Amino acid sequence: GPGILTLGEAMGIFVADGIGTLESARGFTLGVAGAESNVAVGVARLGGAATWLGRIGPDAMGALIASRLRSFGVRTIAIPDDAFTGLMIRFQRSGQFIHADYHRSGSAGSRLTVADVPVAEIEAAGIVHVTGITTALSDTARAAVFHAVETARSAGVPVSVDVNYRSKLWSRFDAAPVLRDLVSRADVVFAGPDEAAIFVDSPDPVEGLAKLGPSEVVVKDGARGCVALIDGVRHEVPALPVTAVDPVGAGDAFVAGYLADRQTGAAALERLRTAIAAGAFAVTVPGDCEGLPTRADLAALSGGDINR
Ligand code: KDG
Repeated sequence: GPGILTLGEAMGIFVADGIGTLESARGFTLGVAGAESNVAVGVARLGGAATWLGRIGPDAMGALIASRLRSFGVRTIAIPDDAFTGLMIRFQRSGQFIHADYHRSGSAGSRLTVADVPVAEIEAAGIVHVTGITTALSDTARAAVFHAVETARSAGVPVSVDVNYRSKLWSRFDAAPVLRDLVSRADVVFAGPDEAAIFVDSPDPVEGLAKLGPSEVVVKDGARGCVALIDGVRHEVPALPVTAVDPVGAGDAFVAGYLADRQTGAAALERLRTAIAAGAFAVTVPGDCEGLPTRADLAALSGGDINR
């Protein structure tokens, strides 16, 4: 059916078990990282249809990514590339500070091109979702994102953008015009208040983003919940109180919750509540995509099982 279609870079990630320096790590959990593939997994877990497209290398990690995304229920279009599959290494220095290193410059995923954009797939999609990360990876990846967005727009397919500014990939100065341009072409936009401040000059990030054009603006603000302006109506939903163990992936879970509910025709407030609940669930599980909830997980969360 007309599910969500997303494209970007998926990477292998080694997450140190436990808390402490990298040197003190006794072991690592191997996972799959990447904001777009996380959203695809999140939508699939919530019962929606999701397709992810990206380039993967000829190495074992590339094969692992494709097979794991498929096992999570994501329709995976893995385009083979000669370059290595990108990697990340992540450890929790303390209960509060997370360190992440990228090994992705020149990677297969960063070599996405306009020719990779599946025009027929996009025209048949329910929504196309992209993030600012891919626009920071290379000139060709950036062109691919804008081509996907324009293909969707011409076909009347809604476009969803998660700003996802990553300071290790580019400066706020370099990112500003690109992110602004991308958001101007979106129907649905997700951003944190700090991210919005990169390219909107407004004391109210929701208003500032809405002025650029999207009819659905969602400002996610972690433990403070979210504020949204959806089809002219303002909503505020507080975060759910949970015991956070790993905040990584919460933003993607939030987006997946919103988009999965949007695909089923749920009302704005319901989409936001699902988004908040999915984000809350994700922070209670270590890993980039391991904490993406199913509907049963969300029911358990609202039933209070989480605190038992
Ligand atoms: O949102 C989580 C992602 O940031 C993570 O999985 C890795 O895509 C990633 C990135 O570029 O930081």
